[in-house]
Amino acid sequence: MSDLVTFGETMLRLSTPVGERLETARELDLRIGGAESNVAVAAARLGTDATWLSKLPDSPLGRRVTGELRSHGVDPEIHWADSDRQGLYFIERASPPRETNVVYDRSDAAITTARPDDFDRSAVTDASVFFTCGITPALSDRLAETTDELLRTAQKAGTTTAFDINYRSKLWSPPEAREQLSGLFPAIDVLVAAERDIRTIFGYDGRPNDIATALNSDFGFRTVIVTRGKEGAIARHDGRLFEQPAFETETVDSVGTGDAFVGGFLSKRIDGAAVPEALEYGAATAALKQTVEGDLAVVTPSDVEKLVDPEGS
Ligand code: KDG
Repeated sequence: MSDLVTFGETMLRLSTPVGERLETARELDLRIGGAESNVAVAAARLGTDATWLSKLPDSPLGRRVTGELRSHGVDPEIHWADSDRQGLYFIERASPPRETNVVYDRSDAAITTARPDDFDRSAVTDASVFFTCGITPALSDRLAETTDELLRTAQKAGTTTAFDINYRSKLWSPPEAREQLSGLFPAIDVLVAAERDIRTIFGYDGRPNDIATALNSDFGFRTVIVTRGKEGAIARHDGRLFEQPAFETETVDSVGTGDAFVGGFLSKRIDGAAVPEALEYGAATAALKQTVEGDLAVVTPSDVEKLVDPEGS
C-alpha cells in the first residue's frame, strides 16, 4: 500500500480565459481539480508513493479524472458507481478590480454517498499518512460520517492522520464547519489551517504564533501548521515553533497553492525530514505551483531543490 493515501472529491474544472465571463465565454479550458487529489499529485511528482481514494461515476467523465491522476503517478483506488454524477466546477478568471469567481456544480456527485465499506480498509490502515480535508465532510452528511470513520480507523492503526481545514464558504457556514470539524479533531495528528479560516470558523484572534499554540493546546494536535499566503507559514510541532517565509513568485494561477504546500510538506516528512526542512520544501512546491496553469503542481524534485538551494544544485 502507498505511503500517502488521500480521500476526497475530484471534479472536472472548466475555466474561462482571463477577461471572459462564464455567461459569454465560447471556450473553457478543461482540467481536473480537487484538494485531496491535488495533494496526492504534488507528493507523487516529488517521489512519494501516493494513492487517492474516491467514488466516481463509471463514465468517460470519471475515467478522465483517473486517467489524468495516473499520468502524474497517483494510483486511484476507486469505488465505481453505475449512474451517479461527476462533480464539475467552473472558474471565471478575472483581473482586478473584478475577482476570480468559482461556481460549483457538484450536488449529488458520486462521492456524496461514499461509505467506509466502499473501500478496502487496508488502504488507510497500511499507509504512513492518511490525508483528507474540510471540503469532504461539507459535501453530505453521509460523507461527514465516512470521513470521520476513515480518520479514526487510520489513527487507530498507527497511520498519521493529516487534515487541511480548507474552509469553503459556498459549502457551509462557520458555525456548521466549527461543529463538524471539532468532532473530527480528536482523530487528527497534523492540522493545516489557513490563518483566515481559523479566524473565521473558530474566532481565534491574536498573532499567528499564538493561534498555532492555542490550537495545539486546545485540541492536542501533534503538529499544527498555520498558512499565511505571502507571509509564509508557522508550525508548532512537539512544543516547538517554526517559521517559514514564502518564496517570491509570479502568479499565473493560485488555485491549488495550499494543496501543493501540503503535498510538498507531507512528501518530505514521509521521507524522514524534520519539520523545518519539510516546511521549506512545502513552501517551494507551493511557489512553483503558482507559476503553472491548473490546480496541479506540475513540478519535479529538481525544480523544488533548485528553489530551496540555488547554490547546491
Ligand atoms: O484547493 C483547491 C480546491 O479548492 C479545488 O481543487 C477545488 O476541491 C476543490 C473545492 O472543493 O473547492
